[in-house]
Amino acid sequence: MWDRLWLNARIATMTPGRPYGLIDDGALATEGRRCAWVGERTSLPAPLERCAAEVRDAGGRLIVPGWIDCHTHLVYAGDRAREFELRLEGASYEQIARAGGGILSTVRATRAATFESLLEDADRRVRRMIAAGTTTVEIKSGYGLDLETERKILRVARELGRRHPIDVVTTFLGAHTIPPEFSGDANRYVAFVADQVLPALAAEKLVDAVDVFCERIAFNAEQTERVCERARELGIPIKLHADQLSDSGGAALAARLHALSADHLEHANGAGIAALAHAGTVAVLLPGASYFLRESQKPPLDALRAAGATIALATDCNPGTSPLYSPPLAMNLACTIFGMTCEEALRGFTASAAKALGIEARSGTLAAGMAADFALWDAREPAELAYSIGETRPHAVVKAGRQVSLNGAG
Ligand code: DI6
Ligand code: FE
Repeated sequence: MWDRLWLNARIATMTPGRPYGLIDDGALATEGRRCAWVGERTSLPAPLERCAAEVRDAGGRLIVPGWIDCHTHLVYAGDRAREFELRLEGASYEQIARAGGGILSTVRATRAATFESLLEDADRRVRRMIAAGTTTVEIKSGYGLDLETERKILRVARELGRRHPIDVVTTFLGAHTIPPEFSGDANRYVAFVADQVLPALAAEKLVDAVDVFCERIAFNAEQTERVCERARELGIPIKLHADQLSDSGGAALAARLHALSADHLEHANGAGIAALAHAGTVAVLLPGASYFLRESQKPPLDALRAAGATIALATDCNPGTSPLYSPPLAMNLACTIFGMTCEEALRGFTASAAKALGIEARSGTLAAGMAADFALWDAREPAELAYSIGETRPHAVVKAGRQVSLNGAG
């Protein structure tokens, strides 16, 4: 006997083999935190009353895996609306950053914030994400740039995972930019991050992955490697912000470091893309940032496809380049601006995003043994989820087998 059996549903399992892994008249059984059985209703192994303790009617809705948002910077203080206005008046993101605004303005606000106020702000953002159907979120540090504040951010991220029905994967992004106290001495800051901050936070079990902003306005390849080398020694997987604003050789470097993912990639070159695909490093595309910065250079989608790379999507939720919470809106942008197919977009927020976090063995598809993380949508076709512009919201969300109260998550 299973705990619960959902019937009267179309199920986009996102397992490979057929479009969306779609099952027309599907049944999904959960046992504890996992799926126990997923398939055609007519293939259920026993009469209904002997299958499960409780039977639920999905009302003909579409069941889709919970979104996995594999790249966010959602723990921060302050806001950057003024910078948005400056950019509309003609200033570029790089100009604002070089003048001490940008990431550094958020660093100042985040350093000054208490743990409690940081948590309160981030809590509100996570509730919006849960209400949008997100069941796993990756959260990067990187607005602290000192030991104490990076720790505060990662502790807030862990606390969000404890208090909400969402899995939080933490990523240490100490090498996000150079803080004022190390100004003009990137190498010394990199040594501080690699030799002091990262080992200390890893010892406190606050770091699930390590990321570096490899970019001409941030860290070069050698500095990036220095941090990643320490991550490797500590047995922590690597992700990279690569080739977002310029071709910095980030894609090839990510491949060489066997990174889980290389993210952004607007300016990645052909050799880098081939290397990514060969290494099994996931290409994470972030249409929110591209849209918000009005970036004319699109990520090389055709080359990624031709190379056979796994392509994931994420919101990149952050105050400077992507104040975006909604995976369906990110999917819509990925389709309209990047030219992705709806199926690629849905895979990008489910199965492929799981791979970008190294959790594909337990999450991102609906099959026996996988996490019982899914949402019920008032939709018939999976493409509808990428089609609407704006705050498309699910009818219900199930996390680890239990239905989530969306009232609290509004
Ligand atoms: N790339 C981005 O798009 C964000 N960080 C990064 O490395 C931007 C972060 C910010 O502007 O606050
Ligand atoms: Fe980012």
